[in-house]
Amino acid sequence: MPDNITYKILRRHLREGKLECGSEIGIRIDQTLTQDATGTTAMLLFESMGIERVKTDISVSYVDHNMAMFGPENHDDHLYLQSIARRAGIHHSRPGNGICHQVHLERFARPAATQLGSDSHTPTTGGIGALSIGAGGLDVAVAMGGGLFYLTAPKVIGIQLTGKLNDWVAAKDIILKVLGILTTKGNVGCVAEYLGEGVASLSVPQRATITNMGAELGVTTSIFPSDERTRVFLASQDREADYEPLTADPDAHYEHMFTINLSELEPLAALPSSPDHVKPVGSCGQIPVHQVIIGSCTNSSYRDLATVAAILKGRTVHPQVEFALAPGSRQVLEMLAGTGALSELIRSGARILESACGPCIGQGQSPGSGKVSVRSFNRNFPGRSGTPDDQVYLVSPETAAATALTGRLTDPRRLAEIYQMAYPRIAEPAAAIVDDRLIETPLPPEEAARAQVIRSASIVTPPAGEAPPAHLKGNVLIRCGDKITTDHIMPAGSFLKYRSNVPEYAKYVFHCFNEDGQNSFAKRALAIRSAGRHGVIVAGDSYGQGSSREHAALCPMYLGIRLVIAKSIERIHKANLVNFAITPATFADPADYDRIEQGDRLEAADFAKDLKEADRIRVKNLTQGFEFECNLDLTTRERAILLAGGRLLYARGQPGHRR
Ligand code: MIC
Ligand code: SF4
Repeated sequence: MPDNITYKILRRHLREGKLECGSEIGIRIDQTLTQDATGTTAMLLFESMGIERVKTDISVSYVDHNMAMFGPENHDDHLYLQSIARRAGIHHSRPGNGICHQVHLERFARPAATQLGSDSHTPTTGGIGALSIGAGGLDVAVAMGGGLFYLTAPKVIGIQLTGKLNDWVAAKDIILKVLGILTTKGNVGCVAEYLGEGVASLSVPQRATITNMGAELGVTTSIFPSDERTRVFLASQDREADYEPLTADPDAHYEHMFTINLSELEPLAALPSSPDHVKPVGSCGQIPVHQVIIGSCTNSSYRDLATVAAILKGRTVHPQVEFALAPGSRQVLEMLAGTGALSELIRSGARILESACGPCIGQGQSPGSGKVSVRSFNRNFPGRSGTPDDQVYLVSPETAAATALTGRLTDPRRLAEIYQMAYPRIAEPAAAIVDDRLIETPLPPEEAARAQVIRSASIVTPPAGEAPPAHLKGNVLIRCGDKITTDHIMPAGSFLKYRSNVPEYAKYVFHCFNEDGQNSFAKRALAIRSAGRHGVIVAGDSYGQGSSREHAALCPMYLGIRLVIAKSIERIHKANLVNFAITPATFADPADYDRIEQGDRLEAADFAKDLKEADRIRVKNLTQGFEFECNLDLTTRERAILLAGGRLLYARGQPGHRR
């Protein structure tokens, strides 16, 4: 049977289940990626599994998120991560080496490999032809230990690219176009696979911009073929040996297919405050802008930033604009320095930030209240920048650079008429500067066994889950709306320093909805828990979209939440809920959502029994006096995990996964 690229890779890695669309399969994972904001928990969970050394081909731990280092917590985490990497046979990319996805693309990713990362933008390396999936840290810890990763065999959407991008139109505009078509909703269980003659016109970093922001579609991953452009990229990184050609078979099956003609695209922007709120830049009107930032794992490759430098060359950013730029990796920064592009950027007035996530995760550079910030990033969820009423636009580096010069949201094609500027065509470097001195390679086993793990008092082993109650006596702690992101559930920014301390971080669950700023959700939850009752979260569509942070399940679990009822729940978050023994359920009749209020008492008499065997649970709303049904869309394995009290307790009862 002819296979698309996704199924070719899945078939090679299949270890459990039948490779049929919609059924649960277990696959072997070749490479894992963790970063410091999710990694400390992942490593603590890995340690609690009692496995000495990772069993993957390569596992890399990156330090790139928590770099602000206000207080001792971040540094303590960095030291712990370095020491556990030495102990467990993990590569360790030190702070300053760059953003995990950019560095992984440059130095480790390879076509046809499977990669699991505790970060939702892990699919970035789909740009090289790897099948790369974002997951919670616990799933990644299991994969590091040689366990299988379970997923639903996906539907594959074919995105056919024809034509060629015009000057001033960028890879970012392609993914913004796709987001405008598919939106952030309704793509759970799908993979976006790119094909067609337009693919060859895109370099690997351009493809990676597209697969990176594919995360915002809510798909399992996105993937490109591996072709001559892939070989050239790997050769530039001194890794030609990792090259393997990979294309879909002729007549391969796609669930559905649509075409994007690259020649017809124009510069696009995602308007506040959702990545799918897409419009042509030229139709947005005269929008005054006070901040421009270029960087993040979406748009921080050498070519992106060298293009920006060429646009700004000999000019100064607009007096009203604060302009900052973060190179994606130390390699990119060094190459910008080598070609003189860095000097052009400095001269233009750019604030050069370190190679890290920085403002993308609210670690500084929060815009002024209500002020427009134009960024080359992938997410503009409300408040993510650190400013509650933020107005963040997502654009290409070209559009961002044009905007930095004019002080208004500007279609970069206008630079031709304003400055008589020709589009600067920057070629991908034939040979990148390869210097892996900030990547510590695994120690040999005997030496690793002697390595000491450094764990400060602020690093607290996460609590285990509990088996479900036979009879659920619930209280609705919150009823939230549609598109609740994991940034709403667990804030990042200045709260990131609590990532390795669940009891402390749990105080900030749903922080953005705590009008009094006094941890009121956590207090409500703990009061219900000490009254011997169970917390319930009620939500609308696409609950848990965005990041892979498992703290959005782990911290609610710590506060006694046992059930989430939503109109729909996003893939990674649903898996995290199951892993931490919180039952994810969806309304059988979405209209019941409107009949529930915060504070309602809900009871499910046969809760544990239904979890074992039923497709639905019956819930009584004692406060409003009506009964309703919820769907339990769970596999047999997921039910067993919930009944065991979460993935860790479940794993302890297992004879060990086959590889
Ligand atoms: C993000 O972009 O939101 C993050 C921070 O990279 C997260 C991971 C995290 O919360 O640590 C992600 O995308 O998964
Ligand atoms: Fe870092 Fe932002 Fe990329 Fe997340 S999306 S990995 S915070 S740069």
